[in-house]
Amino acid sequence: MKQKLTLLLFFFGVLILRAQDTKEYDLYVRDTVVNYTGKSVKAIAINGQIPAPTLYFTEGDTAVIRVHNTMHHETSIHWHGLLLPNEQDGVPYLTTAPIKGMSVHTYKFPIRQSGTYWYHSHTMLQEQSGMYGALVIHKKEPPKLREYTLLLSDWTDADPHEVERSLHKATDWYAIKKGATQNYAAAIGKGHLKTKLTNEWKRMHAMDVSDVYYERFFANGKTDAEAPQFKAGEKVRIRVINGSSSTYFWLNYAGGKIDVVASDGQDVVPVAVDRLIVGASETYDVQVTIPAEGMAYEFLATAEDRTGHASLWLGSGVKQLQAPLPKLDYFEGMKMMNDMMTLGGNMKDMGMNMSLQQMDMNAVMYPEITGKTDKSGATMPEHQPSNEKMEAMDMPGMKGHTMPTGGTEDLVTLNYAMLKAPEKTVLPEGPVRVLNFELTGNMNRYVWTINNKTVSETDKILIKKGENILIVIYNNSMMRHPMHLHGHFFRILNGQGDYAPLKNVIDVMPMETDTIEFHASEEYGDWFFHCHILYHMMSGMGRIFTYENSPPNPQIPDPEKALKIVYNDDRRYYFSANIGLESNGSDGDMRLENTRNFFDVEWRLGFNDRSGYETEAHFGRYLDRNQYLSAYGGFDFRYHSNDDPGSNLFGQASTQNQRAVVCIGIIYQLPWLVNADFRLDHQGKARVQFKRDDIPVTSRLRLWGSWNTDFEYSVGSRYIMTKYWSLSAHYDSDMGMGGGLVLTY
Ligand SMILES: [Cu+2]
Repeated sequence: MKQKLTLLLFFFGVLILRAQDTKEYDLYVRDTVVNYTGKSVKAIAINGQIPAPTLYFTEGDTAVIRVHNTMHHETSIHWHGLLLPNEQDGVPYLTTAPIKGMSVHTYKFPIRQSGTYWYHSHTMLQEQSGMYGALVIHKKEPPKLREYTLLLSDWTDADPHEVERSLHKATDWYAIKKGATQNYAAAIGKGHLKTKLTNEWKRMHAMDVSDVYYERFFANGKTDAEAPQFKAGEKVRIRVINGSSSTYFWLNYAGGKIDVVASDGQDVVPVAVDRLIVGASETYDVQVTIPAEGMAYEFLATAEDRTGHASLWLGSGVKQLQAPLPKLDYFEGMKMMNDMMTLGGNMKDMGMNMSLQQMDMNAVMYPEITGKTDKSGATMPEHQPSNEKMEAMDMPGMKGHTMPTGGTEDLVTLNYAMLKAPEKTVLPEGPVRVLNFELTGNMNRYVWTINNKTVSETDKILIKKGENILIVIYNNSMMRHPMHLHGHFFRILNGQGDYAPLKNVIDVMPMETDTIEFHASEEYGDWFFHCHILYHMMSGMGRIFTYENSPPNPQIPDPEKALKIVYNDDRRYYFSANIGLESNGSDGDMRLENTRNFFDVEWRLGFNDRSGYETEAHFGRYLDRNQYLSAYGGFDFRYHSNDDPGSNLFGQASTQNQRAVVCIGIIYQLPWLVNADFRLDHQGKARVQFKRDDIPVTSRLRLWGSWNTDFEYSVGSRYIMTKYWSLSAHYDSDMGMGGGLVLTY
């Protein structure tokens, strides 16, 4: 007996020693060139690979990670979902010193948790260039099942900064690439002309579930990942990490049900589903069984916009395919959006009727749910839509829609209400603070905010250790947002009472209201809360929680200057231009704009005196929440050798032929996306101008037109050939008929 006890003590001693291991890693960050599509483009690799190597730890370890930056520019690494001292969190200039070019930064922190996490750069857009990797922390007891870590990601050949600029410029190029322009010809063809007209009446451009066109989607850096080591009958744990910059993935499995057992690293009571969506930056641990021998079963991850997918093949042998998800029915989505959006640009607030991903409004676009055939000819999936659908209910704006519920009897889709913690997660007693966050944005200008303010437009939110922070989040935008909190887990109040699940990312769908709460359990520091769609975060969709009376952070020697650098992320200006080279002259504009301000120059240069020349320059600012209204000041210079133009609509002598004035004005975007521009110059002359740009006639053909009270008018068309070049033809009351090329930057 005594011997046994000694042996046991010895055994535990070894375990404890083992558990207190220091686990060290060296990560070498390098500029690299990759070729995924036949085109060589720049990327960033860690230890020579994309994704970065998977880091393994055991709960109780001490992590020592040396990051060697071999690039000439700065970088950083954030440990997503980890509970750690603030200065180890890895947000450059906020919590941690940036890792300068050609230098080494050592992270050291105790591992206080277990589960599936990941790490990525938190510097500018480096994450999109390949700086992401899995981080797996095992429990002290050995795992019961064999495991596979599946890191999903999205890849674009374009420079991520160019992607970002294009988004701010509201180019159609990505929609053209995705076949998602929702143009008038397509609308008429599908009997949705009224839908399209209503949509533009409500000042919306084409709707989509994602913004960026990606060339590839990856499972561990490949389109197809293979796991032949798993045997028939074996149950496997797959640690799924969505390391995408902006893509949500649907998960389906050809071998049967998917048991969800953990999310964001925290265990949940297992729940069996047919499919689930994984938001950008979320992690889910799932368990699946390999049903038969001699087969490789497809574990399929489909991008939410269904432009592509990545697959993991479990088992070895004949490929057992999962039915692909059919293309989205965009006009159904547009129709739904029309009903949900008020003319004032607000989404209808459904209150708590819509929360926790239980009613997926996007489902109206899913042919596999609605049962509508897909014109692309894709085969219909085997699942038939159930009769059990949520009736139009008593919700305003939802009359006439049959909403499929998240889960029907034959197709169970995971939602947050189904997640239950295995143990009580009740927060410790403490004073409660309630915060209301409205997720807001302007799709057309790609400005993303919380309560209509960017990070740089707001102060840090002071919290005290011991407080409980309850946040009610309402999504008043047309896109879903995966909101992520650094360094803390929050409870999602999902009707599971004391067993509310713990997560660090909550996907909030359009019109949803969700409630989360967390305990301010840290001692000090700044903790970022932000949308994890990279381009939304960079435009300012976030807030900083800061503990009162935090001691100075030795990694941030000049906090004021550092904070300015953090704020600069959402204060940047984006440049865009349209330059026409046509048979009758050149016209065009150039524009610099940021969240609230714009500076633009327009010109029209005829090839002769009669056509004349004119140029205008303005500095302006958007004034209202929806950015329909802006005010500007500037100058206007023009010369024409035309006949006497007479008077304008207001009976004032027209200065159409010769003018050099200073002017002020306001622009208001009317329904149907018509810009009304009212201006007054220093000579007291007034002018009202109406202009509509970019009417999408077909996928690539755009019409535009303008008219003003000086009786000038122009109409034109543009056929988009490539991202930057269009063919154009126009008629202008001054310059006459012309045709040529337009460079759109
Ligand atoms: Cu977002």
